[in-house]
Amino acid sequence: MHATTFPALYYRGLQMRPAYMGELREATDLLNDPAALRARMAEDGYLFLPGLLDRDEVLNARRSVLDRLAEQEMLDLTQPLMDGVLNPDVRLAFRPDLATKNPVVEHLLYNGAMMRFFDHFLGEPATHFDFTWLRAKSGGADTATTPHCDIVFMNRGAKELYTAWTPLGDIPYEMGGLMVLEGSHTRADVLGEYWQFDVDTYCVNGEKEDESLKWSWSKTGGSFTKDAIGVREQMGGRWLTGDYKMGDVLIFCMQLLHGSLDNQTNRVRLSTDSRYQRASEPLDPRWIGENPIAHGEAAREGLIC
Ligand SMILES: O=C(O)CCC(=O)C(=O)O
Ligand SMILES: [Fe+2]
Repeated sequence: MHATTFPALYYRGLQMRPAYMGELREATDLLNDPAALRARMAEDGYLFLPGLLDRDEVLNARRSVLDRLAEQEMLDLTQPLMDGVLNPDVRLAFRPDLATKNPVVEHLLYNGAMMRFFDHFLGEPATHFDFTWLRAKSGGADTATTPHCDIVFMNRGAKELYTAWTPLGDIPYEMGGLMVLEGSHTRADVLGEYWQFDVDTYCVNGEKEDESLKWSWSKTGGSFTKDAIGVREQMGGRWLTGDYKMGDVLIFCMQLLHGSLDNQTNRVRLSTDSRYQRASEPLDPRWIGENPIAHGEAAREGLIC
């Protein structure tokens, strides 16, 4: 792997040491070989697939989201719409509403090349959650995603499912794209207890209440930690990221620890995360239907523990 010279990169205002950063490994050369893709997923915990999606379809999705932000007067329209320059006082992070009833985004994520990929990778017809996590991250030190594994948010259906992280725009390093902790998907020694967690459960009998709430929605929002630098020191490996372009997709397993970097620009960083699994397996009820219940009160499940 060639050494990359990263620009100065920050996580919540703290500079990342270049020695502890690395480039994602591309898996495009394996695309015709599902067994090799599955072996790579087992090895790396992710598949980085530059150019999997049609760039024009991504551009259409980007335009649809920017149109909505423009209608809400979030954008500086003295600049080209497609640059996505935010008005100076606008702070944004998680905006799933921008993907709701958005046929262009739905077409990109749930038709065509993406679904074909998952049918091929899983070896049988795939399906997807209906809920689309859309991130619209403004610049600054407060919008980077804190390190977490996705399993704690979506473990009530199929146990084998995958996230596709799709940039809706080119996301150069300094715009704070996704980063994954190298090798973390194999680290049951550190993460095993956390992987068993469900952010929406709690103990009804009180005894272990504190323990039961450790990574809950109300306490950490499901994050394993807020300390991206410290957790890397604890676990080893590097934080891997990419110089993402429209059309790229990063697919990863539920156990891989990931987060994102600070957006150091005045342009909005747009991306989606969407989820895929075998159609023959049960779906986590929180994320399906026309108005998925998502997290919070309606999803809370009491356990005797
Ligand atoms: O885009 C981000 O900052 C976080 C995305 C994420 O957590 C995911 O794709 O599962
Ligand atoms: Fe995630």
